[in-house]
Amino acid sequence: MKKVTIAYPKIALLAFVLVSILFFISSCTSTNEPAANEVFIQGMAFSPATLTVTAGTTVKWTNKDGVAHTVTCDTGLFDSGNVGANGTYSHAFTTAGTYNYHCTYHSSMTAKVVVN
Ligand SMILES: [Cu+2]
Repeated sequence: MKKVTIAYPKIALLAFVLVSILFFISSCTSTNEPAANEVFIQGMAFSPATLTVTAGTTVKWTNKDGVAHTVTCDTGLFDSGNVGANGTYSHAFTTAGTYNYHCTYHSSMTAKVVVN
């Protein structure tokens, strides 16, 4: 009886360690590419530069750079304001169209969201 109660936590601990290792490996590999409907701000650029989504989609931007950027629509429809390192910004696109946007700090940073 006593051996059973001692052995169980050891198995649970082993399982926990294995799951933790698997989660750590999967989280490492998945952070290198943006998820669906996600744009990475990385290397002073938006990636992908053109993201195509369907109407009603919420797009998320994640800043992978060490400096602040903005996600600012050319027509003023949306504006993230400052998005710092590791910061995120989300916007829901409800109407079909092409939405060109840029970073107010870096004029070379331009991209677009195409909503179908
Ligand atoms: Cu920028």
